[in-house]
Amino acid sequence: MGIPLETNGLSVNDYSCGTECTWCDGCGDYGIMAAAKRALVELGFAPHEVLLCFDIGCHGNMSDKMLGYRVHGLHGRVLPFASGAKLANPNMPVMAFGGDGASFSEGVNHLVHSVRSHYPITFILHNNANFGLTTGQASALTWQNQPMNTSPNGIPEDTIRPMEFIFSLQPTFVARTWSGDIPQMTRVFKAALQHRGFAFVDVLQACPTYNKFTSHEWLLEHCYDANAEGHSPDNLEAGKKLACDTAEKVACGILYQNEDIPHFYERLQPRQNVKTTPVEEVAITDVSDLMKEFV
Ligand SMILES: Cc1ncc(C[n+]2csc(CCOP(=O)(O)OP(=O)(O)O)c2C)c(N)n1
Repeated sequence: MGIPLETNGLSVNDYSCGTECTWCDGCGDYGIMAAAKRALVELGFAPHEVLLCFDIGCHGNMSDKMLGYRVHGLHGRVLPFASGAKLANPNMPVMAFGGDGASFSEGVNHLVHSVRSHYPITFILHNNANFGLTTGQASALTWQNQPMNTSPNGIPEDTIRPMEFIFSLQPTFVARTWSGDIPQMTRVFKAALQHRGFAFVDVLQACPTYNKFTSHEWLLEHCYDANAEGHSPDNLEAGKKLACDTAEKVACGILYQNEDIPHFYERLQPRQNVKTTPVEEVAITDVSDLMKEFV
C-alpha cells in the first residue's frame, strides 16, 4: 500500500528464495520479513551487500526464507556474532534478529552489553512474548496472569518491562513498531539501519498460536504512530516516558534517537586514522610460513 516494491533497480523479490515457509498462518514473522526486505531495498542494498544474523526460534527460520549473507547461530547469541562481524567489516550493514526468549533470557547479558557498547548494528526484537518454536512457554516478557503451556496458572515471576530496561542502559536509538504495520516497520527499520550506533527495535509480534493476549486485533487497536502525532525523538526522558506508558495505548515509531554519541568502533584508539578494515588486513596477511608448521 503506497510503497513501491521496486526501487534503486532492486526489488524485494531479489531477497526471495524458494524455501517453503513453515510459520503458522497469521504469524507476525511474515510481516517483519516483508518490512526487512523493503527497508533494505529502499536503502539500495542488494543481498550480497548486507549481513543478516538470526537467533534460534521461529523468527530465526527467516534465515532460509530470505537472501543475503546469513548467519544462524546459537540461541541467545545473535548479538555477539553480529557485533563481531560488524567490527571486522565496518562497511557492511548488519541486521540482527532475535526473539524475546533469546534476548531477555538466554542472551539478556549480550543485550545489556550491546547497548552499552554502542555496537553499530540494527537489532530487531521479534517480541511475541513467548518461546514460540518450543511451543509457547512463558518468556520473561509474557504478561502476568496469562495461562501458557508450561504455566497454566500464569507465571510466578515478574515480567520484565523491556522499555524501562533498555532506557536504563543509556541507548542511542529506541523504536517500537508492530508486525501488522508493514509501512511503519519499513520506515523504522530504515531509520535503524541508518543510525550511527546500536539501534534497538522492539517489534510487537502477533503469535496467533501461543499468544492470546497481544493478538493482531489487540495490536491494531492499541498501537499508534507517535511520530505522526508529533513526538520528536530527541529527548531521552520524553521518549522513555512515552515508551513505558502503555496503560491505554502503545506508542510506536522512533521513540528516542541520539546521533551525537560515537559508536564502539569510533572509540577504539588503535583504529583511529586507519583506512583499512580488519577483514581487509586479514585478507592480505601471508600465512604460508605459519601453515608450513602444520604439514
Ligand atoms: C541455549 C538454548 N536454550 C534453549 C534452547 C531451546 N530452544 C530452541 S528455540 C527456543 C524458543 C525460542 O523462543 P524465542 O527466542 O522467543 O523465539 P521465537 O521462537 O518465539 O521466535 C528454545 C527455548 C536452545 N536451542 N538453546
